[in-house]
Amino acid sequence: MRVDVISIFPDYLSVLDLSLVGKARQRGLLDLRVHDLRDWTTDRHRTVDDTPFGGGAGMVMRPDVWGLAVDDVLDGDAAGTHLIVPTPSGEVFTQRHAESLASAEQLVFACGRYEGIDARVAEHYRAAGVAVHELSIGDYVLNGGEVASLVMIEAVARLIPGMVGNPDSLVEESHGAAGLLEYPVYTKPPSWAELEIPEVLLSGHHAKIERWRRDRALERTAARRPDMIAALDVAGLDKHDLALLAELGWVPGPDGDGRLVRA
Ligand code: JD8
Repeated sequence: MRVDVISIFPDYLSVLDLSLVGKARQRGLLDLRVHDLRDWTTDRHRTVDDTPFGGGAGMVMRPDVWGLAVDDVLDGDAAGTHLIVPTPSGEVFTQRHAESLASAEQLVFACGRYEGIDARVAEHYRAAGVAVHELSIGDYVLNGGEVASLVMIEAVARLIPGMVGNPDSLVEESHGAAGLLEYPVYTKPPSWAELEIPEVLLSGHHAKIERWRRDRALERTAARRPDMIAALDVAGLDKHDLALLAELGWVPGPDGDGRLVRA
């Protein structure tokens, strides 16, 4: 996969040289290129912004500079290329987005600053047949798109085949296929701060361990993310799941749509 990041603060992305993504670059699994938007400015002040039409505070990033940059970075045909524009007004990025973007040939991240990027940039590339995704990483305000791009690049890159040592570890993760949060995890020492390990985890009884972990995942999800319980498919729940969920106040809905509702 090729990933291009365009920013007026390219050094912000240098952390991508570290850890998993850094290794992926060395192993040729990821062709990551970081670009300085100012390299496509045409005036001696290397201007990338101007005042907003219609008035208002702050400055807006110019479409013409972004157009020159994205045109240069787009590797050949639009098919297989996704232009990602981080913005607080975007659709919220989820594991589903990460999974769908992980099969792309090229991702281009347009990191805005100031009040954002002129809206015609996304409009122009959509019209040109490029898959454009205006995405937010969450309901809080950042000063620019760089941090959001780092988040999305790591979430996507770790799903590239060959990236994580043991692909099985991807299965049981929060927001994974089970649609549940993760169960609590423990390691040595068996006793710490006068806190012991749950007995069942020392039993070697794999079926009991699996059941214990599923119950903890259901409890955590019901407590912290009831929206995820409401999104579960009843067909994927066994009688133990349903019994625990009933104790937690969730029962199959009356209209048989395969969803759980609050009892
Ligand atoms: C891109 C400029 C700053 C935003 C005026 C503060 C994502 N979840 C998220 N929160 N914030 C962003 C984000 C913020 C950005 C840009 C993403 C480009 N800003 C602007 C509008 C209000 N300033 C984000 N993803």
